[in-house]
Order: sequence, then C-alpha cells, then structure tokens
Amino acid sequence: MSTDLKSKFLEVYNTLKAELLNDPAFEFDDDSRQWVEKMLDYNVPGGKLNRGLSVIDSYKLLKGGELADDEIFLASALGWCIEWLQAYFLVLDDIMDESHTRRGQPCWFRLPKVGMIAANDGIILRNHIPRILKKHFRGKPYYVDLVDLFNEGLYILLRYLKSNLHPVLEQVEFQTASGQMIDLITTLVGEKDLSKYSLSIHRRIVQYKTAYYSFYLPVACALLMFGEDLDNHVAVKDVLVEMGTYFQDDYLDCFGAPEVIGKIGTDIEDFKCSWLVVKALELADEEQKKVLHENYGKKDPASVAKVKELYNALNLQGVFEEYENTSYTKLITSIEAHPSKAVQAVLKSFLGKIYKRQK
Ligand code: DMA
Ligand code: MG
Ligand code: MG
Ligand code: MG
Repeated sequence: MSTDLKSKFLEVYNTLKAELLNDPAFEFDDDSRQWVEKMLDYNVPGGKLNRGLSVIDSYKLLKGGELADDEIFLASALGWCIEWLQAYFLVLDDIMDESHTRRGQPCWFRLPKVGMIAANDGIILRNHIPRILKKHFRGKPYYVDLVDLFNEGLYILLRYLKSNLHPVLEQVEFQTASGQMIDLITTLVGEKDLSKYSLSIHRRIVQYKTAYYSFYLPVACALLMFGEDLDNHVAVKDVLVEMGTYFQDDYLDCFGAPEVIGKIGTDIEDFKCSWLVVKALELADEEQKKVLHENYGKKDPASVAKVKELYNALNLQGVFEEYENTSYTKLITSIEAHPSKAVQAVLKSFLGKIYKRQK
C-alpha cells in the first residue's frame, strides 16, 4: 500500500469524524462534542488499520488500475466503517474480558473518567456506522446490500418483504456478536470444565467472532463497490472465513510481545477456549493434563506462569508454526482454484498480510 493512499485514508477519518460531530440528529453542546471526539480518537484510528486499508487494496486489485479520487474516498469510508465496527466490539470486548491494555494504552473503560460509560460509547460507535453509510452511499445501487452486510435488521426485513429473495445470510455484526457470545458462555464460571474444549468448538468461536468481520467483510465491501453480487461469491467467502479461522490471534495472546501487539493477553486467566489450550490438551500426558486442569482459568500470576511453562514444554510455538505453514499451503491451493485472476490477487494479498504476522 502506497503511503499516499494511506494518508488519504487517514484524511477520510477526519472528514467522517467532523460529519458525525455535526450530526443534525443531535444537538451537541461543547461537553458532548468533546466527549465523542475524544472517544473516537482514542478507540477508532489507533490500530493496525489492516481491515480498513484492505477495502481500498481489494478494490484496486479488482479494478486492475488506478483509482479516481471519489473511489478512494468511498473505499476509505467503507474501510472506516469496518474500523468503527471493530472499535465498537473491542470497547465492549475489553470490559467483558477484563483486559487492561489495548493498542499500547489502557483499555478505554479503564480510564477513571470513563468506566462503564464505555458500554454506551460502544453503542454510540455502533450507531455511527449506518449514519456514515447513509450519508455517503444512499444513492448507490449497492446501498441496500451494504446495509444488509453490516447488519441493519429493518432493511433485511424490507428487502425480504419486497422480493421473493431469501434474506441475505451474511450479517456480519450479528455473526460477530454471536461469536462473542459463544466465546463468553463457553467459559461460564462454575461450569469450568476443560474436558469440554475441542478444536471444533474453538473453530466455531473464531469463525464467528473474528473471521467474518476481519476477513470477509473488507473484501465483501470491495466487491459490492465494484458492482458484484455477493451471492455469486460464496467461494470467496469460504476461503476468507477459512483464512480467518486458521489465522486467529490466540497464539499472539500468549506468545506475542506486548509492546508489539499493544495488549497483554488474558486468555489463560479468562479460561478461554483458545487454540493453545486445545492443542495442549491434545498433546499432554496425564500428569501435564492435571497441571492444566489445576491452573487454567486462574487469575494469579503463578498459575498463569505454570500454564505457559507447560505450553513451552509441549513446544506449542513449533506446533503453531507447522500448523501455520500447512494452513498456508492449503489456502494457496483453494485460492488458485478460483477462476478470476483479480479475485485470486485479492485473496493472496490478504493472505500475505497475515501470514507469519507478529501482531
Ligand atoms: C475479540 O476477540 C473479538 C471481537 C469481535 C473484537 P478477543 O477477545 O480474542 O480479542 P482480543 O484478543 O484482541 O481481546
Ligand atoms: Mg478480548
Ligand atoms: Mg474476547
Ligand atoms: Mg484474542
């Protein structure tokens, strides 16, 4: 991605923010305007921006040439909608996961002035998305599909009532929230039972909580903008969801360097059904299983350290590397089976960004 495109992308953030801060649907006073501005600056633009930038990247690859200014603006606005969606989920995710840091700073709800106001801020972030879409895409032929894709229930219903079509199944916000739900209820206190964790439960969680919004959504946005019908791209979706399922961040949660990933993992403390614990259960002998059962899901640092020690003894870093390599080869094979070279380029570019990532 050229630095020029990236700086254009960043400029669009300021435009969208200014529009939201002057939204005629709400009479802002100085305090509320300042709150929203600070909340947005703190939570929306500080990440890797991979998802947002991927919309421009993918669109460019589909088009196969240089983009006009209005195309850059629209692709960027869609990219920012994904970043907004992610910010909304992360603000709430950090509360639920009792996390401490995110993107190298305290989680938003950890700021003394914020606390549980963060829950409502999450709702505000979520509500900004249809407002951005309406402002910039209302006249576009793909508007209804966009709104569907991000998940605005009313449109889905209207479209369903107006046509004989089956309702579109890709409603990314719903899928993500459902994934979060399984991620959370799997760990219910009082029912802590490691033996119910398996690779298939893990895959289901990751598929829903991250693969759809992180992998499928950016490409789906680009396809819609390019005038494509998503119903014709089920194979693309399948590859991207598969990609998202292999390249989850569970490994980084434990082994990533906090100063690089910007957060301190809490999966062990939170009793999460992570890829690592599932693999560990698969590879451990009886003695090691006992250590896991006794220490997994406990908040005290000594227990966490014992779990990490066990992960090291089982060489999970090496096992993950091998898994990553096999997944990569499998994905390349499915990508190369796709008839369109442009679509292949989109998928390969995506894969290149996440393969062997450090954060
Ligand atoms: C977060 O999953 C999922 C969404 C939808 C934001 P997670 O708790 O594994 O993310 P992180 O490890 O970044 O807290
Ligand atoms: Mg989390
Ligand atoms: Mg979580
Ligand atoms: Mg995680």
